[in-house]
Amino acid sequence: MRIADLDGQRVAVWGFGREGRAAITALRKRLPQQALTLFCAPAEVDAARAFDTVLDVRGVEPEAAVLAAFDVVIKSPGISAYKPALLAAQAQGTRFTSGTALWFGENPDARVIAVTGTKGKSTTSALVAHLARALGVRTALAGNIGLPLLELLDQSADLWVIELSSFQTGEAGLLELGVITSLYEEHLDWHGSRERYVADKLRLTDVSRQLLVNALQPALLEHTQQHPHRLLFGQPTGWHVTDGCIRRGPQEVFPVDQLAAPGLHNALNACSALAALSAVGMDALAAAPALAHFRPLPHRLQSLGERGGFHWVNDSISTTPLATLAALESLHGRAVTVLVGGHDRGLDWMPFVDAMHSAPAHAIVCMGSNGARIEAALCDANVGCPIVRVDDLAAAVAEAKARAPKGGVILLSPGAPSFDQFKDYAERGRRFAEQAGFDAVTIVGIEGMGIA
Ligand code: UMA
Repeated sequence: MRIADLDGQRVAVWGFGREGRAAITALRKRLPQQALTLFCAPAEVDAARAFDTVLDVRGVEPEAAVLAAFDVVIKSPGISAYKPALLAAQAQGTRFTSGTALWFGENPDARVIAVTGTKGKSTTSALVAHLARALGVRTALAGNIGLPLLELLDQSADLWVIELSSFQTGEAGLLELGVITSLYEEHLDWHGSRERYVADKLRLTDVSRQLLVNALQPALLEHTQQHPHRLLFGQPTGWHVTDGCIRRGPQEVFPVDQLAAPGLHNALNACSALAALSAVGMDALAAAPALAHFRPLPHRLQSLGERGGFHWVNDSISTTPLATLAALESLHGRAVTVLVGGHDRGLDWMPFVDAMHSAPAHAIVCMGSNGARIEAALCDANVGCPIVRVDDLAAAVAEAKARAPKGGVILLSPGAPSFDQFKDYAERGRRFAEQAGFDAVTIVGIEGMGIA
């Protein structure tokens, strides 16, 4: 569907976040006479009226009959495509589209690498764009990473690197390359079940002329084996990591310890980005040295720097105990005081407890709504380092400062969602940076978004 197809139709925009605003702006630009209704939260009504004075703003969750009165609804990604009202309106003929789908409709010939995956998709997308730019290719970086595609309507680039969430993978047009970094369980509330999450995520394979997947993920390999042009990274014959080095086959290409983004998982993200460039015919070997200058994304094992004699690392995006273990592994050999805990979603902390039993951190500060549960499990296992429990992040930072040795690392890697204390992981990471004494605004920016 193209934006021109909406001309004279009964059109609604559903959602007034980044995507909703970008859709309204794009429609106003292309179809200034078009009547437009917006569905948003009650708290967003005033802002929406100020944003666009002729918009018909409705601050209620629309019911099926209300939605069915429209020919087309442009839905924001956070709104589940499986809401009963939506499905009922769809059955009555209302078409649901999105900013992402409209952008693809407007740009059928764009050269696109789309990246998805439960973990690693943002870093991989940013790495692909960074490396392509190092080769002098005019590259756009947009999508779920934080920039709606419609904000770049009418702009041109030689390569589009687009991050897609599982909410968006079914909205993409034809891709030169689809990349899937990993496949775990996530966003079950939106998708309704694990099976549907997997099926939705894998819709990317249907539109990918070539598909690049992580060879270290058995489930992903199994689900994608029928693809006629499947490529792999993370295996010895292609781009992979062994003995502290990123290699292409046997050839040593880049030492892992010189990566600006630490950790084995980031080395693998670099492999996927290099493999993506190769897949679309670019000189990945020539681009590889630029890995040294990649600025890691905020909240992902982000080294904030030194304050008060400590080195601070923000890994607020960590929402599983395994992610916390990966963070600790990447700081192996340092005296790490780690802050864990948050919203309790009943995950099993025993792998973390076992790992701390064999190789304890310098100290562990447990916080948030599952803090007591983690503390009890660590104490029951007689983990050999100080274990402290506090209520919230501010108290956790204070405890960490009191216990960390000078020159030691204070790591926020909660292994749990943030909703018990914050709006999202980004707010948690910002607060951590502030409490450590950094300028949070500088800390949270993502370098390279947009076209360059
Ligand atoms: N809303 C409803 N009903 C709902 C959910 C939301 O009416 O059930 C309304 C809200 O009231 C609000 C609007 O929808 O008016 C918010 O829309 P949204 O949640 O889609 O958020 P946006 O601000 O448009 O941001 C979206 C992506 N958010 C989600 O997919 C949840 C952002 O990804 C993306 O960066 C942005 O578009 C730009 O393209 C964020 C994210 O958390 C970073 N993504 C998830 C992830 O990475 O795992 C999927």
